[in-house]
Amino acid sequence: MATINNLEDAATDFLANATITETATAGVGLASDNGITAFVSNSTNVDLSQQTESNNAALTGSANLNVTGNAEANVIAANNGDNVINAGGGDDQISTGAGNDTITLGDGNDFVTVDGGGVKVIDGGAGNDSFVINPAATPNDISATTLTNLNRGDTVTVTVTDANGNGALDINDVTISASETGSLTFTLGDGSLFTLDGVAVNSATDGGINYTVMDNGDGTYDVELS
Ligand SMILES: [Ca+2]
Ligand SMILES: [Ca+2]
Ligand SMILES: [Ca+2]
Ligand SMILES: [Ca+2]
Repeated sequence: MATINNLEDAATDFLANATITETATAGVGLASDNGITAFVSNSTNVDLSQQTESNNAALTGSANLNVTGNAEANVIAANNGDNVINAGGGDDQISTGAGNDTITLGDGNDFVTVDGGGVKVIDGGAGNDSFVINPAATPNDISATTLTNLNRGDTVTVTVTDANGNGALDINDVTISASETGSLTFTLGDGSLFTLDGVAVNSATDGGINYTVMDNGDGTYDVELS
């Protein structure tokens, strides 16, 4: 399986293995770094690290493929396979799809949408990162998601459905018990851990950092680190 290191040199090979699509931007072309803003691949790893532009990548299908971003803002859509995504610097936007994914966001204010199920390990890195976790199924078990290297200013949003059938959306619809079923474990930048264990809609302190769980009133809850 080839890894694309240079778009201009590898365009022919890349086309033989995957589909390259362009964004709606007029005048784009395959021969220029400026012209290629989005890569769609179902069979080839995508490596944007040699690029200086804010290129994007979308993986389709369910093959186990990887994407390496660059120092710019990248929009990276993983697929339903097991993906390793290294977003690099810049304010990157990542979506996981299904599968067991390992994602490193790097510097920058990054945004991740976790969906599709599977085990996710996500390293936020520096910057004010946002994590939106959409549990795959009822009950809303988010224990398969581990967020590491979090910092003050990061935000985690959990979307819930009425898993406990009480006719209302509430934090009790989310399975985040640490003792029996696993947990949503946060690893802070200083290496300390805290775990949302039977969390209530209030503030708590662990390891010198505060987290606040807030009911957004629309079936989502924000966990803000401060
Ligand atoms: Ca990047
Ligand atoms: Ca980044
Ligand atoms: Ca995936
Ligand atoms: Ca980051």
